[in-house]
Amino acid sequence: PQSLKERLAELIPKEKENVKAIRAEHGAKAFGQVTVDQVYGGMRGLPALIWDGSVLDANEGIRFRGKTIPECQELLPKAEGGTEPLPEALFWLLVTGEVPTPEQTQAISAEWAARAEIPKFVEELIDRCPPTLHPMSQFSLAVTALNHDSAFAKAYQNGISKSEYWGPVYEDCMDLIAKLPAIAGRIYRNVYGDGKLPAIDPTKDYSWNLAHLLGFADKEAFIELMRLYIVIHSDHEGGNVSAHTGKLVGSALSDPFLSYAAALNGLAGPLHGLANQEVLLWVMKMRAQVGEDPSDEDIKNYVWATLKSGQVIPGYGHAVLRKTDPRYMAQRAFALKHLPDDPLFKLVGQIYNIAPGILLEAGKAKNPWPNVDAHSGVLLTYYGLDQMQFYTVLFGVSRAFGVAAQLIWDRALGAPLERPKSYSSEAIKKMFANK
Ligand code: FCX
Repeated sequence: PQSLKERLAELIPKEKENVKAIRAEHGAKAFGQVTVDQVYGGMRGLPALIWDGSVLDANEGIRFRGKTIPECQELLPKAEGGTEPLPEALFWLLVTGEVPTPEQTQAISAEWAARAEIPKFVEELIDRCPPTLHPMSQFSLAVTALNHDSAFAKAYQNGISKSEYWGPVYEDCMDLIAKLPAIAGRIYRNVYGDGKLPAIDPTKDYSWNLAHLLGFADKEAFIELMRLYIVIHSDHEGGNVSAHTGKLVGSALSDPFLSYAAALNGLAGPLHGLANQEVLLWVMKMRAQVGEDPSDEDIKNYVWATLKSGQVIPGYGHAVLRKTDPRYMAQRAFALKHLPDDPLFKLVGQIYNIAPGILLEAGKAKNPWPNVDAHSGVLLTYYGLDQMQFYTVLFGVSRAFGVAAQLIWDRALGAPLERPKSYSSEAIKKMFANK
């Protein structure tokens, strides 16, 4: 069967024509007006970016190349004996818009395993980090350092033609994704273990190897969880902080390692990816305060106390979504299947029944429903991965899939340097003075 790169080479000329036709027909049309409030308000709803891998509907949630999470679970190839989709297959889907064959999926597993090793100096760099340095900072710094061997940076120095950019960017993106488990595993073992890592098994899939490097490959359900986890965290259209940052930095022709390290620094914020760490911390604090088996009233009081102290309820709300996140539901379904009686899962479910009503009553959050981060920690904890400071690293492994797919297309289609217009408040006052 064809390789992903060969398939891309076929698709690129067609997509260039497609974009040309769209721009010829619709290029001068307007989306609508932009209000001053949008400019002050974090650009909510402002149409500003092209992102092909996925589109987010406020009510329905994410679709990867038009496919919902349940559709991906059904259609994408799985590991032998497994029921969750393989992230390798999702990457193929994100890049091409097509569902790969099992052979094509397996070829990606093999290719990533072959590219998985990280340079010695990057290993040493990670080893030199104090265990008190947040795992996300270690992660970002290691990914930045991979730029040492960037095919794109080298090709650019050698004067590569613009029409050829996508080739070395593709190579860098494949290297980036392939090397993330070795980086994540090393950070995990350094901070929480004895620093010793097993070798990658080139015959196994990406998630098996990730679980293996973390020390959980003996638990089949944990490997399945990793497959599901990576798929649902991979992409969430282009405007979220990590995806947009990756795209923005890539638009300066910074290579995929530099671009993705920047994305990771955004993911490390508590309103974004770090929320998965914050959720577990918040739930554990609640448990310490109200005990293992709290009443609804206890939970209500705790949620109100959080809000009244001026903090957010982590894992709830979303800038775009207005219903329960299907990524939350996919994790809930996994929990119902694999850990229905787990007390922490029950507590998370109980919070789900209570927190939205309170957020509605409080009346500020536009979306009172849980997002992806409200559920991931309880699943990881169940299998023994209870070091919550590490959680966002797993999000970071996953989000590379979506960002990488778009970086390849951006360079293939010649996406320009991003440069929106900013205004001072003074300028806005003057502009609208007599209007
Ligand atoms: N708890 C308390 N207050 C909340 C809230 C929550 N979970 N969600 C929103 N609000 C508040 C906002 O803080 C804001 O208050 P302000 O007017 O005093 O500034 C008001 O409600 C309106 O915000 P809203 O328009 O609904 O939300 P935003 O688009 O500004 O922000 C996030 C969206 C996700 C940042 C917000 O809902 C939040 O802080 N949630 C908690 C953190 C979280 O779970 N982040 C993860 C999101 C995501 F899934 C991911 O990126 O991983």
